Amino acid sequence: MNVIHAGLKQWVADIAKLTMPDAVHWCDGSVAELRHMYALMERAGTAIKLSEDKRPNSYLVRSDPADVARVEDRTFICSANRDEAGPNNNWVEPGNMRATLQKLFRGSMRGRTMYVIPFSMGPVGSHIAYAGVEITDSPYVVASMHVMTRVGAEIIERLGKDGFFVPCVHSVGAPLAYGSADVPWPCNPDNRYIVHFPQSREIWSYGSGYGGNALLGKKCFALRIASVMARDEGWLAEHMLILKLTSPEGQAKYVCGAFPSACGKTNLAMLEPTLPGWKVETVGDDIAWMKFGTDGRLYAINPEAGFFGVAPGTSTQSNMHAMSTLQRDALFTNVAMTEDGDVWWEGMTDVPPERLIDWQGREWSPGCGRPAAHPNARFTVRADFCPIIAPEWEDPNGVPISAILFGGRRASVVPLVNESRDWVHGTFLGSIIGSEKTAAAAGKIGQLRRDPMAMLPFCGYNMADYWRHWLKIGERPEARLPKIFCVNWFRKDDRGRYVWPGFGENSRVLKWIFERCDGDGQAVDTPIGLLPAPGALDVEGLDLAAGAMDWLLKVDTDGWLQELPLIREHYERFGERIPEAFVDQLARLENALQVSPAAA
Ligand code: O2Y
Ligand code: MN
Repeated sequence: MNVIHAGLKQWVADIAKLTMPDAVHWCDGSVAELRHMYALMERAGTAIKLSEDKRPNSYLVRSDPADVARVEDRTFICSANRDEAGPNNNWVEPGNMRATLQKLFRGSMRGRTMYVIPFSMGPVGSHIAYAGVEITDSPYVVASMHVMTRVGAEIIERLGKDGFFVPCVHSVGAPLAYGSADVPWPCNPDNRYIVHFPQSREIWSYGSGYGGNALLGKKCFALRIASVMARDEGWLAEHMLILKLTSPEGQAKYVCGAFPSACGKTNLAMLEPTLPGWKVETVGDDIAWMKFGTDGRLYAINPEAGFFGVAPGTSTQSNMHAMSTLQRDALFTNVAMTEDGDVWWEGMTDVPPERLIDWQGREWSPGCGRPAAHPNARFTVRADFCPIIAPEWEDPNGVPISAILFGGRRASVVPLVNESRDWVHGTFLGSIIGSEKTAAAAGKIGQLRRDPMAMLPFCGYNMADYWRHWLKIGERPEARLPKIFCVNWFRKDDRGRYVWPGFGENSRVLKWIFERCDGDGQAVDTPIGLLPAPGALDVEGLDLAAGAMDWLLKVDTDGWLQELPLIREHYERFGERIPEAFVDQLARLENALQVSPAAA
């Protein structure tokens, strides 16, 4: 590869000197290279090829049982000082962390090949996209980056002599002594470090080969580092799906949605509407980067090129489009294997197969007391294999966003849908969203985990400053901002049963949101925001229990009043950095609740 970027060449040489690999390979993103990675992984016992008849060109990988998920307690934001990282992040003084990393990475790639992966987050050449280069000693990471990002020599060519890229260094942290045998999933679970230097836009990851810890373009770059870049440059890097919603009249709008992990973002991004004539197409299922267009609107791209979705619970009923996407060329991690060389996971079928090999390679049968797939088992697959991918999903200019949704898993208090009065109110509502554990009983608000804008694990700086950034976005005089809504598909009745059917029926809520964006659709003003007026939400043909809509759309005054001290407690964590506008919003909410008839 012809590299004319002196900084890049020097950095790669420096990392090679530090980590001492046996060889250095510059990745070109070709199909041949991907095949070679799978061949290496098969030979090492890392990957098993699935049945060519059942699932062509697809592989199963089993990770070390101690390396199965993101490790938030080992994730660090090394900004200049602790306050800049905020109470939402683990902070270590940058100089100290650099010293730790130098020791860890010294010789960490001995006996292995060091791969240099040039990649783009976003369509190559888009003004919303950015380049990164990941150095890794894991062929699994190379294969995954091929799917999840755009890899190739073109990225390096575009960098020219001195273009900007985010340097990402990854090692599984398991050097091989000369002649010693490798294990199928090398890692160093007792020594994991997922480190970000926001000021220099650098990422260093050590000890894990899994998901968000190792595929550094995703959570580390596209959210933690990008959120800092977005703050400094006046745009938004968000943990949001992007969908295209088309009405029966053929009018299209683009909607972003922020939901904490395990709230069905991929399912919503690939929703099959039950409402006749309505259509959803997918632009992205996890991350949105939004910049202002010359018309003052926010335009979003999906910076990723693939889906890294949770397998358990995915079925033809919950997400038929994801299931179609996975028919070939898919990489599965920690799912179970069937006797005929295919994959299975909990929730894929109502009745499990009689015999399986579980995610740890052990014999499994129904009722044995262990899950067959790990609860965080994943599929990795190209986005363009999705049958409902929007034709414009790679538009370099992005898609204009009409609405932003904030959601969570709330058994009580939060209604099915609520429109904010304006950008400031919407930002306030986004700052207080949270999710309850599924096991939580209705009404037990104490078990709530606040996850503002679904960014708590992913914001690369102080969350209070991040809220200020959102408010600043709203102050741009020329801005034509999206409307902000809160949604909650998970409200339960007094007996703990879900009241709203969810999945494809969520299209009914999307329809009301679409109408509101057009200035249509009836709403009533309430203390918490604008709720659908009686009859405004299309429930025709829906078999709901008597009183269900009243339950779903009522303002639970007592519930909200009980929630106020919890919101205050949530804000107190951030001390004086809390925006004054949020203190005002909270006071306004309290006043409105106190004078509302239900509170009397
Ligand atoms: O466990 C991991 O490393 C994956 S976490 C993840 C993956 C894809 C999309 N979202 C998430 C998340 O935690 O939000
Ligand atoms: Mn996510």
